[in-house]
Amino acid sequence: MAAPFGPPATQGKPAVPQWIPPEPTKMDLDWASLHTIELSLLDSPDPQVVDDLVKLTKTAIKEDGFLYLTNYGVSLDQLQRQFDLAQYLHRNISDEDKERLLWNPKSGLFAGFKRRMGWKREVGEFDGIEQFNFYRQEFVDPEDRVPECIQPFMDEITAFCEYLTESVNRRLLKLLSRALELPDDYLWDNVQSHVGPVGDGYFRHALFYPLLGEDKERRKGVRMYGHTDYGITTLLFSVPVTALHIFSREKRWQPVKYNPGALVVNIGEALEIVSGGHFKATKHKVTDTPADQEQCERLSLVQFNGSVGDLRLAPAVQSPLLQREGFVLEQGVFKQYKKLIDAGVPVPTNKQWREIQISTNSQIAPETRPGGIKEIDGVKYAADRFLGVDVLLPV
Ligand SMILES: O=C(O)CCC(=O)C(=O)O
Ligand SMILES: [Fe+2]
Repeated sequence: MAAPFGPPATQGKPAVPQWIPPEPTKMDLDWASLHTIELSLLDSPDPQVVDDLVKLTKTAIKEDGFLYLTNYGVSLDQLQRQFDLAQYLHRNISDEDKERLLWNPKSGLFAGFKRRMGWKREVGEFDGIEQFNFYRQEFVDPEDRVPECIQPFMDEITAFCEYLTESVNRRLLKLLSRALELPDDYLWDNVQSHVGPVGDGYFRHALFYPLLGEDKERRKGVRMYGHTDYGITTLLFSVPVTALHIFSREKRWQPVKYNPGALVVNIGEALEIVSGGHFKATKHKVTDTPADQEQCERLSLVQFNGSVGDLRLAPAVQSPLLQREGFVLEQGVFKQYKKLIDAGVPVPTNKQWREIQISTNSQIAPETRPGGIKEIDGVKYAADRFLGVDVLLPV
């Protein structure tokens, strides 16, 4: 049985006000229909139950690349505390710390504080998204690298990230390894990076301020442009304010419904490549909220699980699934990597691949991307090219 999360004590620390979740939308939207994976079932003594769970996981990642994960070992109260802490960071970070810890995406990392003025270090146009991003170094050296207000709580944030990595993501990777019919720890041992609480990935406290008036018009309803995540898996905590949309199997943008306590998991590009295209790195974006949530602040906690930096990814051709069924070349990054592999050209390392995107492509409006907009089968895509790899993302 997987042990549940056991957080450090809160006694003796500054008082932290409770985050009050906004009311979920009452609007009847065209919700994405995602499958739910109950992670605790992986411990079932009944092999049939585990088998069915692997089958359902396979369906979910093949069809959607997104799924709800429930019963993963963190209680609602423990989650509430992490949201309280994220809200506390954003409410209490000092102006000095905002400057001192200001991020620098040109470095290839999002580490530190993002102000609500665009995706560069320099001030740009208002986008209303503030973030604090904890990479490995933020955990190694919190005195120098995290806001002073949050330092008394780093033990809790560290323990939470460790649990997400070492228990939740590890178990998830076991399910995904089984879906590829590989040994249980294949993805954990060979693709997941193992340095510190977040490996080569990062943990994010994001706060989306309401987007109103002229700002809303200027951004044409989009908060974060459509993209795929480049890592292994992304763990998004389901939040009451509706804004996340996925480009669904029905080939249209559909919102993801609030599912209290659940994790919304999406597959990153690294797994699309390793799985030979069987797992989908699904495109997603963050939009305006529905009318009844227009005034709401949206707090969003995310853990991005990263792949080993110096690895050049290739499909796991020893997978019996791949041997039986071959590659899936419908879409996305794997199709592009395969062109390089077939031509005998080395693909980028994982570190190069994520750093080039962060340093040059952070949320650039589709119409201003180097390759412009292309229309394929009635769907408009923004075209880019990084390190010899073509990237097409639906607008
Ligand atoms: O806040 C969200 O729901 C999604 C954010 C996201 O897609 C990302 O940061 O990669
Ligand atoms: Fe994302």
